[in-house]
Amino acid sequence: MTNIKKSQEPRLEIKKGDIASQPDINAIVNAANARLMTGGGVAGAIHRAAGPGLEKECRPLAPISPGEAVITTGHNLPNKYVIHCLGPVYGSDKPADKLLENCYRNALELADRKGIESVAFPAISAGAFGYPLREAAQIAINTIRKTMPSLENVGLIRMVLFSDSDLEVFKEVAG
Ligand code: AR6
Repeated sequence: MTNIKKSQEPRLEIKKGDIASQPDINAIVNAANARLMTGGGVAGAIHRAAGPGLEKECRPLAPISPGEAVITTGHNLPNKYVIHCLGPVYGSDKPADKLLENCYRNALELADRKGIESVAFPAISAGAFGYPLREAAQIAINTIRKTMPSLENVGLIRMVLFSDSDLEVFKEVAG
């Protein structure tokens, strides 16, 4: 099979929605916990939609460290893959900015190595882990833009925000 290298950099979209309802995306990113179990927020929505097979597949991959990304299949989700990232807990995992940057970069590089063409992210660490939203948005957007030029397969990156106010902040930060 010939490998057709992308001729353009990936497109970045910023949208309101539910990360577990992105049927046109190959890989969605989970704002996971270290044990890769179900939880509140994004992890709860993803594990509920995927079904119990996801936790089972996650078990041998856990625990993960802040900034790390691991990949599983999507089970009952409309997506082929789930990339699980552990964001920093704001105020205790340090340096929080570098760890959050690692999440976005590691997730994108892992997706690219797997030949994945589209990736959707939630605002990692900006919920239960307490990262101030605007700062989290700056790190997310800057890291995605910095990583984009080196990606060979990922052609679409989507940020999925859960509320109108979060969407506005991400749009402002992206300019
Ligand atoms: N789709 C998109 N965004 C969402 C959704 C959804 N369905 N649900 C919440 N958000 P969080 P964290 C937003 O707490 O801060 C879990 O319990 C939410 O408004 O899911 O990384 C895990 O088990 C916020 O802006 O992730 C971990 O223990 C952002 O997604 C812990 O929470 C992230 O919120 C991880 O905390």
